[in-house]
Amino acid sequence: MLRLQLIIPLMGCAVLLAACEPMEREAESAAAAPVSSAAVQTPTPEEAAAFVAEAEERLARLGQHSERMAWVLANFITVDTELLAARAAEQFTAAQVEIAGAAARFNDVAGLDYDTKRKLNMLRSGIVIPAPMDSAKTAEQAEIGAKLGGMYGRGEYCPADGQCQSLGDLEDIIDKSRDADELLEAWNGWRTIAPPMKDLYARQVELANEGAAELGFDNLGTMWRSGYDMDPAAFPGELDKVWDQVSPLYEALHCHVRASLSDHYGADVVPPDGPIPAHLLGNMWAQTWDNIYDLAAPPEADAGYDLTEILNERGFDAIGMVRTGEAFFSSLGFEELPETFWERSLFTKPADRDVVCHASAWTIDEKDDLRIKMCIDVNGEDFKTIHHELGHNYYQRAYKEQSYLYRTSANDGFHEALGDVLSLSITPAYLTRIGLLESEPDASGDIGLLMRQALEKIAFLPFGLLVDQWRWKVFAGEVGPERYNEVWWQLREQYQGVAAPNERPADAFDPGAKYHVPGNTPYTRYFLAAILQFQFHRALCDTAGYDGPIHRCTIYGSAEAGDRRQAMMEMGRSRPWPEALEVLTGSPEMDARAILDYFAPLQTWLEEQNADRQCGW
Ligand code: X8Z
Ligand code: ZN
Repeated sequence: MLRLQLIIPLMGCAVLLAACEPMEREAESAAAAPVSSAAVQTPTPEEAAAFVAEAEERLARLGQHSERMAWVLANFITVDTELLAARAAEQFTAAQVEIAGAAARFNDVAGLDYDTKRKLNMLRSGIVIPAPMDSAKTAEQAEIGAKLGGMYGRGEYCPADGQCQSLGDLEDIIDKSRDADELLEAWNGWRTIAPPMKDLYARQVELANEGAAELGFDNLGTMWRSGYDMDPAAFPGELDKVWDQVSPLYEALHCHVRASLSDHYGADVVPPDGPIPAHLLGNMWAQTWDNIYDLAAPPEADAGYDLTEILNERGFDAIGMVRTGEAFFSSLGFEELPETFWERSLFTKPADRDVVCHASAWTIDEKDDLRIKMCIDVNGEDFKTIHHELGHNYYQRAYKEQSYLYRTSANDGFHEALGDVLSLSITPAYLTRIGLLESEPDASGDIGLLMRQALEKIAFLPFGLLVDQWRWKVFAGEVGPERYNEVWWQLREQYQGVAAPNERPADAFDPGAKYHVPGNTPYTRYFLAAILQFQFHRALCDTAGYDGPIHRCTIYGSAEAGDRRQAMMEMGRSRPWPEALEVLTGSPEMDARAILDYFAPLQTWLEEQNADRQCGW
């Protein structure tokens, strides 16, 4: 999906690719052996600035080619595109690593201007998957990356006595079925794609760690944590602080959902005092639970409408859904998407070839060639994901005038939050204004509305946190391949209170069945986004002059909210993220008060429901 893999991403998801430039190999050896007479003298600030300018120019050129290769692979997975993509990745990674190594030469230069200093830091630490400075290892690592991406994209479950099923087919079951046996088979079925990934993944970790060590990092986890304008050692503490704020609300939701599932499936399937079996929560990874809204809904306060039903009744197709998303952005004053967006995007799953269906947004030329790639189904979940993806595209367009290294979001959580924040504005008032609801339901269904929202947004929080908790342990060498799966499920239980529904096979590699692991896409960004989007929503609603319950606010039609958002987005990564946060919200602090205030009425309701229940797991 995006090219966030590289040093400087356009946005956010998977495969990293690269480009071929004859100068690359030369540069690599120069980085490895910096012994010319010029190199032994301390470089000047002017030399540092020139180095950065040259690196930006070179990476921008390479990046465009790599982006196209990534696009072709994701839209047409074959043995050839995998190979071509791997070649490109190899060359691009070599360039990144070489530049990162050479940047160290300027570590002690005094008198650097702000941008040169900031950009040197980005060059040194911003590689999502570095390779060792050894051409055979760089090539091996690139091949593994392309192979893992291909294995996930092509993955299907072929039962002994039936037709093969794709992820989409299996998700249809997990999302909708209420038959515990059928759910269990689909859940186990999808996880059969992952065992062959395990050795490749272990080797990828080894190579990336070697690359990270050569660039002066303890391991790849430290490198990932160094992208947040703060001491990387302090970053996990920031996450814990926010998690501590929201975990009581999560636990209350978990308690109520477990009781509802236990009522529905029986206490033998869902023990009322233990973790929830992962196949029953309406999502392949149990990361969002809104598909089981009907089981957990407050009987006396139903939300009163179902977006999936509305979209189907109104005859929406994939393009119609994307057009509606675009219209929301237009209502905020954003220019329409270019014609090429409609010509070049992938909106539906092709019948005749393998593609990576996991949704992503792209800026191929980092100017106007914006695209999304997504296998859209007509339902409420995909309608929201469309807003998520378009949020990436409008951000990409907003920062396109920045220099190369700043053409990304303030931090990676911002990129993920800016589409979701519009989903928070898909309220009954909005649906009424665009003619999808006849009239706005009264407040009697608000607990239902909040419940549906919580099943998506609150349920996600521990999952958003734990994926990288697992990877950080793996990268740090605390968890070796023989314990990958065991520790994955320990964390799933610890954070989410969710358990595997059956004993896992000895060769299981369940993290590999989640796109971002074989795709090597950092995941903490989604946790950050889940918190930040509520801060953004509150600030934008204030800017729009809204004065009412925050969960009923839509910023649809507010040019003022659009301007505020744009002012932040066009900064790209040119300033530390707290400054960008302040531009949008008036405060530089990330904190969970906005999300807690949003759900406060639901939290009270949950506590009443749970009064006689034993919560926790
Ligand atoms: O991967 C995504 C987006 C693309 S950046 C569709 N998301 C995460 C996921 O699917 O696991 C959005 C929410 C979390
Ligand atoms: Zn995204």
